[in-house]
Amino acid sequence: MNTQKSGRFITIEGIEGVGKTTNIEFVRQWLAERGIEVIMTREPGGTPLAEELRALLLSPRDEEVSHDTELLLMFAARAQHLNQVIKPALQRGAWVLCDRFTDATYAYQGGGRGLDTTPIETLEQLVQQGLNPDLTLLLDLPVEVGLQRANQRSAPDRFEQEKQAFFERVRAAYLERAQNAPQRFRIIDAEPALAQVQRQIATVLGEFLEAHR
Ligand code: Z5A
Repeated sequence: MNTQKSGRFITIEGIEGVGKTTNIEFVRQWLAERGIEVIMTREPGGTPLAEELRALLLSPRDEEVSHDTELLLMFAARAQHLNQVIKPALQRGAWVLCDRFTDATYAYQGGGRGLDTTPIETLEQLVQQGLNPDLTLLLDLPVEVGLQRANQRSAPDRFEQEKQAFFERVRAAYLERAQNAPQRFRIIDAEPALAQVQRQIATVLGEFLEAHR
């Protein structure tokens, strides 16, 4: 770890409508109640410039966006976010709680768009230089349930316009990553009622706190 971080880095991941936004606030509160300073942030985004890149990435447009362009913009936003927000917070001992991070790139650009993982790994190394989450909560549910939940909201962004098969590939890529890094990932069954989902999350956080504080 090149940043000599003393805080912990937790990410929350999953397909569309899985409940990340709802549950990240639960995680923040759970940690804050235990006296931990928590920075809550998101990707793409988290700084003014990275939020501008987010807007470019999400807005539907007539011009076709090449997969490489999408990948590079994701990592451009990530580089800015890491340098301006994540690394400084971790270095001073705060915990960082991030709604999506590089696992989303492997899942969406790799799994969903079908990009080879080699350029993703290269950019990951360039931008992160070994800085990875300590814990990743992967909220998981069937794609049709996630899409139903998400569809109750506003007009779809550029990703939300994708078809079910795209999100099936994204979900499969997430689950494969979780299987390959069981020490970092915890899979949360996001299908049941919220209280039950949050009981699972609290159990994972309790174990993590015990092991890492
Ligand atoms: N993206 C990418 O391609 N590559 C990358 O590297 C990164 C991102 C970092 C923006 O992400 C897009 O960027 C994303 C991938 C791409 N696009 N997509 N899809 P985002 O995280 O901002 O957008 P999102 O995935 O669309 O988030 P979301 O739709 O807001 O979903 P959510 O936050 O997971 O869900 P939610 O808003 O918390 O919950 C959805 C609804 O379900 C809501 O009404 C809740 O009240 C309800 N809900 C939640 N939990 C429950 C339970 N347990 N029961 C019943 N109802 C529930």
